[in-house]
Amino acid sequence: MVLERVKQLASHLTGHSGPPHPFDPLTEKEIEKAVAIVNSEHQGLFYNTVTLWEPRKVEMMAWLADPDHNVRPHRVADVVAIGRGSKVYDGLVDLEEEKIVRWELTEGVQPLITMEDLQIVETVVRKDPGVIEQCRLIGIPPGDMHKVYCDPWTIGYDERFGSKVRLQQALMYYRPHVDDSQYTYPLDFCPIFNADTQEIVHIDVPKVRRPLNQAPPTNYHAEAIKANGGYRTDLKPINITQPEGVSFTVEGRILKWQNWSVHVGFNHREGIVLSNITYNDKGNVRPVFYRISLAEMVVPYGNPEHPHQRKHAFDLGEYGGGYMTNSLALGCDCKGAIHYMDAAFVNRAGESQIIKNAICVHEEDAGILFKHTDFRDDSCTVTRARKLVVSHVFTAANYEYCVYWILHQDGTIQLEVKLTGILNTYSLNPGESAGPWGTEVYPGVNAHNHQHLFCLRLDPNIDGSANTVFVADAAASDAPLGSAENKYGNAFYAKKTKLETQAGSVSDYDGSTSRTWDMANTNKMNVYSHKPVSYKLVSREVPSLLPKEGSLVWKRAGFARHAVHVTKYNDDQIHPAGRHVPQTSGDPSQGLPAWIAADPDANIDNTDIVLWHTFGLTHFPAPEDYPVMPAEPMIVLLRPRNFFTQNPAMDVPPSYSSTPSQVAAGKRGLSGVIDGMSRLAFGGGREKGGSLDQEV
Ligand code: ABN
Ligand code: CU
Repeated sequence: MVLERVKQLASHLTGHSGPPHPFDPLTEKEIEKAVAIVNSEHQGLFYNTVTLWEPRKVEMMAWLADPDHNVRPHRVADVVAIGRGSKVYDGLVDLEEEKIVRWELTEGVQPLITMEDLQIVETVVRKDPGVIEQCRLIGIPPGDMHKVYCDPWTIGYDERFGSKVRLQQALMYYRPHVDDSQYTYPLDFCPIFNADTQEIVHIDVPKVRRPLNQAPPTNYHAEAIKANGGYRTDLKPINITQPEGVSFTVEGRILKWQNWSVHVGFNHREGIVLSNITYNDKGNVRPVFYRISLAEMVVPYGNPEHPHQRKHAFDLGEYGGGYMTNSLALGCDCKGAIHYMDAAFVNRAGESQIIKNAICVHEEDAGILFKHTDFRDDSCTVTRARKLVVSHVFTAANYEYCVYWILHQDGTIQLEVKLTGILNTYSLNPGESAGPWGTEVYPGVNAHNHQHLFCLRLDPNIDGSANTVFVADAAASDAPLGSAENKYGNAFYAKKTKLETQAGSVSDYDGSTSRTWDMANTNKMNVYSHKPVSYKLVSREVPSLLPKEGSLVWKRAGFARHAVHVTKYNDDQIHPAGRHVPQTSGDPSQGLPAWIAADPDANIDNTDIVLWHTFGLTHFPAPEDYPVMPAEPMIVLLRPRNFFTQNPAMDVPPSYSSTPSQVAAGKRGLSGVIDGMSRLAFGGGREKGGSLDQEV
């Protein structure tokens, strides 16, 4: 430890940066080095992915425990490249040995679609004679093809075309003016694009035609609002000030704040990855999670008309939450004193590219942390909380997903996902009903019902890697009313059911029992409660997967069938819908269902495990979601339970604290710690509402 620390300090002083932390994303230089090594042996490749091959856990745990004496895991690049004839290669390049250690031709898969892949499609559809003809049929003259746009999605899966050819489906739109939102003008047909030949190979045309929407544009950008009544004028500035700077430190990518230490990683697919999360419990650095990330998502749409069954985007596995990430802007995406981290990715040509300000790290006020007033005398202690937010925002064509990983002072970790952006829309004839599978959110605009289902990968390390998951349900006593055990019938308790095998771990949410899942270390008891130290998963937005059993989505998105699956840790199990997701048929299902089926009886009790949690929401669109959606938040909490021996945030300085004796003696409470920046909204004295202004 000491030697490592000296090396780190020395590198700060000399300006020579040391080797990257084994969890760090590949640097630009490492990406280019990996590409050069591959190119020296294989020519004519397009690069799809060059990303960190995560260190093997056993080696990594050993190195983390004693970096001076244990071998530092090698930096290894995980490479996906596409060669002539759409051949897909999966490879590993050891950057320290400077050699390819694995190179395989993988048959029958399609790697994710990159932004570069997507951008080619629009120019092709505009020139395609079949597309021009379809446009003409619904009222767009050939001279207006420059006003035709498309959001190219992977085809998902279409049984007519299979998986061998790399295909995209072009969701078609029109813009009367370049600045108009195209989502008001969806076109009714859907061309299929072959990424190898770069041509349109088929057009799906609906039985009922729906000519171009004639409604006036509805836009959300500033020019449109100004032209349409202007902005509200009753807003005064709110400034976030941190006059003495921030309360966190960042060394490399290790973030330290309020007893927390966490490594902030990032990859093209999952976006932010938090690793080696520990909490310093009064000098005792306690492991909490080895690695947590948003590992996959699926957005199934609920309109049964062909070809809308194909609309079910796996935004992480098919496109990459990291690849689609925004470059964040100071004061817009995050306010206050911000620390940004950039992201480096490979492009098709094998060059490295940077997304500046991909990750934002900042603190926010978080309301009351705790408070109590003694009603007898108004003596009171009130302590305000703050939180540390590590976030990124990605644009998945029409939608924006804002991902916030939040650390709290009380030992809670929170994931908040906000949905904003624009609804995926389809055309609707005048007088046609959008129901029951959608809503007319604006004249001629049908927004289909859909779900946003996210899969959270939690690799717990609760005071060590031997962990066990319990389902916790609030349950009434089994003993009948009037019995000796439950004479008055009021008894209830937290019923804990241990999950023992992979197959037996599959569990669903139950709001009626306030169901949570405890990730516990049964080898370590809390000295007060005599219960195992644990972190509990609290998640209340957990809809069932609505596409039916046996449907395409059900087969492809096996992770979304249940709220929780638990697997025995395996280094190669990161992607719950499989490593290569586009054009999977789901026959057989990849990822979680396959891993569990391969070893249903695998023990998950008191061992190294991973908990996979699917949460999200079912979205029935409404006019309020249009033309741009106000952000809708969803939260998941990881809360310490029986982990500490008391509220771990008692040492956060209060904003105000007085004891009964101080009040009796007419003394003011604890002063000097009260926030000097806050002031009365409307002068002194009592407000009309009757609340007494606090003396400072
Ligand atoms: N939501 C599907 C998607 C994401 C990114 C790019 C195109 C389509
Ligand atoms: Cu939605």
